[in-house]
Amino acid sequence: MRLVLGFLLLAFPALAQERVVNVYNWSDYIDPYAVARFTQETGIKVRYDVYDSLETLEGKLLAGKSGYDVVVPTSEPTFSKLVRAGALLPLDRAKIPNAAGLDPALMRQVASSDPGNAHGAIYLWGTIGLGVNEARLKAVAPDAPLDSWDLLFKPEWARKAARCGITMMDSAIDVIPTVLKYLGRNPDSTEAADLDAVAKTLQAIRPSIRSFASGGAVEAMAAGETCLVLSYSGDVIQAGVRAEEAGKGVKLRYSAPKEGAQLWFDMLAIPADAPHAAEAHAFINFVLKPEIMAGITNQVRYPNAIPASAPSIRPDVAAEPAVSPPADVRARFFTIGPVSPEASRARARMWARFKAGRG
Ligand code: N2P
Repeated sequence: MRLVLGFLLLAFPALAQERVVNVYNWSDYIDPYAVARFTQETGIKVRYDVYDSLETLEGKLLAGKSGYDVVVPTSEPTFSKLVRAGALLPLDRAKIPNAAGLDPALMRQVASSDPGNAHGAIYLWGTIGLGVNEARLKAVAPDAPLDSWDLLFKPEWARKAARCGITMMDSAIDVIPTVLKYLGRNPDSTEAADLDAVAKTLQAIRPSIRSFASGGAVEAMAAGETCLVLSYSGDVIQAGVRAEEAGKGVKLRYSAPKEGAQLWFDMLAIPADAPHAAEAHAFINFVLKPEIMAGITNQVRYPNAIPASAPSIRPDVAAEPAVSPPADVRARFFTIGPVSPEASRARARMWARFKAGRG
C-alpha cells in the first residue's frame, strides 16, 4: 500500500501538495506564535499578507478573485458591504465549534451588519482615538486638552501640536465619522452640508499635519517622530510598548476623546471565492481557542470576544484601559452604520482633496 501511495505521489505531484491557507489581515494584528502553532497542529501552511486600511482591503475584495481564504474586515462599513455584495461565504458552524465561545452580547451587536451572524466571527475590537506623547506635547502646549478632539481638530491646538509632529490615519472610511461626531452631527450623515463641514474642519488643520499613515503611525510614534496621532486604540498601546523596549524614554498614552470615540469590531470571514475554504474554517476555529486568543490579545493589545480567554490574559495587558475600558469611557463610544456607495465615493473624493491640501 505504501509503495502504491509513493508511486502515486511521484507520478502526480499535485497529490503530494501541502495544504495552505491564504490569510489577509491587518498589520500588527496577530501573535506569530499562533500562526506557527496552527501549522504545527494541522499541517496547514499559512501564507500571510497584511493591509493597514479598509480602503486597501475593499479594493482587493470587491474586485473578486483576491485569492485570499481568510480576511478581517471591520463590521461597519466594510464587512456589511461585503455581506450585501455576496462577497463572503456563509460560515459552516459545524467546522467552527470554538465559535460557541464567542460573547453572545457582542455577537448580537454585530448582527446588525450580518443578519444571524451568518458570515463572520468577531476577532478583535477597539476604538479610534488619539495617541499622545504626553511629555513632548506638554512641552509645546502645557495645557493641551488630552481628552478632547479639540487637541487635533481645533486649529489653534493643532498648530501647537504641529511643533512636535502630527500623524493622521490615512483613511476616509475610518476618520470621517469621527469628525462628524466631533461636530455634533450624525456620524453616518451623507448630507452635502455635513460633508462640507467636515472638509472645512480638516482643511483648517491640514498645514499642521506632518504625515499620513495607518500601520506606519505605530513606528513613527514609537521612534518619537510625532507626538500626536489619530489611530486605532491597540496600535497606540503597541507603539508605547515598542518605545519602552527601545529605551528612548518615549511614553505614550491612548485617549478615547470625550466627544465620542468610534467603537469597531473586526470580523473573521471567508471570501465567497476562497480557494481553500476548508483550511480557512480550520484557521478561524483555531484562533478562536481561548488560549490562542489570549496570546493574540497579549501580543497586540486589543480585546477579543472570547470570555474564556480572560484567565490567560496577562494582568498588565488586562489592566490597560484600551483593553478593558471602564464604564465612563465606554459611555463615550459610538458605532456607525452602512454608507451608500455614492456617499462613500463623495467621502473618498473629499479625502483626496484634503490630503493634497486643496480645499
Ligand atoms: C491593527 C489595526 C486594526 C484595527 N494594526 C482596525 N479596525
